[in-house]
Parts: sequence; structure tokens; C-alpha cells
Amino acid sequence: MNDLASKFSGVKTVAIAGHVRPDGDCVGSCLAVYNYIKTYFPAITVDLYLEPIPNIFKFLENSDKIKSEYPKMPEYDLFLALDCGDTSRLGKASVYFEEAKKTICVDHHISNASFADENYIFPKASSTSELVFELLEEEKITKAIAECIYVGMVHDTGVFQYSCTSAKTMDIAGKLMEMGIDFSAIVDKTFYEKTYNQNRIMGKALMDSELLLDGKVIFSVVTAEDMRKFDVLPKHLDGIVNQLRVTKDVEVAIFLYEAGELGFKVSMRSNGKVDVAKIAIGHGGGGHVRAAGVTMVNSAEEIKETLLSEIAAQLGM
Ligand SMILES: [Mn+2]
Repeated sequence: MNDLASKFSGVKTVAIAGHVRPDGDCVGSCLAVYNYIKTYFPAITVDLYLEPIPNIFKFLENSDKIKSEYPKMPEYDLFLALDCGDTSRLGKASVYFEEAKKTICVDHHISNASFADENYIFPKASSTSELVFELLEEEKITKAIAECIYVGMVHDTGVFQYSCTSAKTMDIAGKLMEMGIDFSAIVDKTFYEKTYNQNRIMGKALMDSELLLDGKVIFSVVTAEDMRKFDVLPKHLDGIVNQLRVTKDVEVAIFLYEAGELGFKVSMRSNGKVDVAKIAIGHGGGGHVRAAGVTMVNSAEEIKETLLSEIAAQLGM
């Protein structure tokens, strides 16, 4: 499979893009390919388009070269879509996709409809970054490229913990470790590290949480006022729902935060018995069996009652 290089013959211009609201796998896979082209194909003009990335990923090589503006460009010879299930997820970069002479998609989302000219879709892969590793010649993976791939794998596997983690994932991670990356610092700095205020608002969310349905459900809410008081943004609330989920004997964790006139953003995590995607989809959201989200316009109390009755039904309570 390690033949990405063969796609560059006769190619002078390349655009790379990932999905809107880029996460670790999106940033990692895109920068890995960008750095690979920069290193081994210096004659190619390559542009990487992503919405502004989280600061935690800015230590990755060439993260400062990412373009978050989308001017009218001459058509690209090749467009690489990474970690993206469909063209709408490309956001504003989709115009370059539509115009490109050739398109390639590398992705692991099961919903991917093979929308490019050439598609490398492997839903069993832990991450797009894992697929990028396989598309590159191993001996050409520099330390900088290895860091990008490692970040992507760490983030999409929750530090090699989610069920998408395979023996192959660990094998690749081991090879990356041997390339001299500072793997413990990468995990600490990009995954676990929280600001003081992030820790404090998580503390508040945990303190205020309620156990419901005989301890099978844990529920907590962060209001807009809480966010003002602790001086945090919605993105700083990542991780709260996962901390709620690991409460002993809990089947489902529900976390809400207030999103102005949009109502509440609802995140749900299941430990396996409840399909939270089914519940989220029923209210216009989406996700996976064990992790799903939806926006609901109602009071927090009413949202809680609605979700609880659906969870109770699934649990046969
Ligand atoms: Mn991914």
C-alpha cells in the first residue's frame, strides 16, 4: 500500500485538506503528508488548508504553514482529502476539491461514500494517520513526520484505549517510538494537559453531577454563566464527559453545556449497554454507539428527562 509517492508523477501542484473543526487525527494526518511532500518532492507546490487548529498541535513541524483562508486559486493537479467522510466536511476547501484535476481520499470513517477519484477507505483503521503511515515508505518517515502520525493515532484512539486500537496500531506506534519522538511529552501536552481553569470547571461539573436511574446514568451541566465565571470556551470542556463516564457502575454519561440561542450541546458516552448514537440521531444528532452528540433546544431539566426515559427504555427499566 506504500505508494503515495507514485501519485505525484507529473504533478506540480497539490492541495491537502481535512475536515472542519480539525482534531488531532485530521491535523496529524494532513501535516504528515504535507511534510512528506515538502521533504521529498521540493519541486511540488503544496498548500494545506484547515480551519484554525488548536494551539496544542502547533509544535508540529510546518503547522504555521497551514492556510485558513480560501482565495480563488488556479486548479490543483491533485487534491488530497484526509480524515473526511464527505465533501461537505471539507468546508471551504471543497471548492478546490471540485476543481482539481485528480482527487484522492484517505479515510477511516465507515460512512465514507468513496467520493474521490481514488479512495483509500479502511474503517477498521484506528485513524487516518495510521493509514498515512502505511501509504508512505517507512524509511522516508522522518522524526517530524513520525510526530504528526503519532499525534493523530493518540487522539483517535484516546491514547490507545478505544476499541478501534488494533495490534497493528500498536505495532505502528512502536515503530514511531523508535524514530526518536518524545512520545510521553506528546501524550501529556496534546491529550492530558489542562489549564488551571479547565481543571476547575471540570471539578465543578463533577461536583454538581447527579447519579440517576439507580446509578446507571451520570448527568452534569455547565451553563454559559459558569463558562464566563471560569473564563473558558466550549472547546475547553473536552474531557468532562469522558471523566463522567468512568464513574463506577455508570452505563451512560450525559454532559450538557449551554450554547446560547442554540440551546444545549449534549454529549453522551456509553459503556456498551446503551446505543447513544440511536438516541442522538433521534433528536437530529449523530455519532457512534458509545459516543454521540446532539444539540437540543429546551431547558436542561427537560432534556435530562427526555434522555433518561430513552435510556431507561433501552436498559429495560
Ligand atoms: Mn480520524
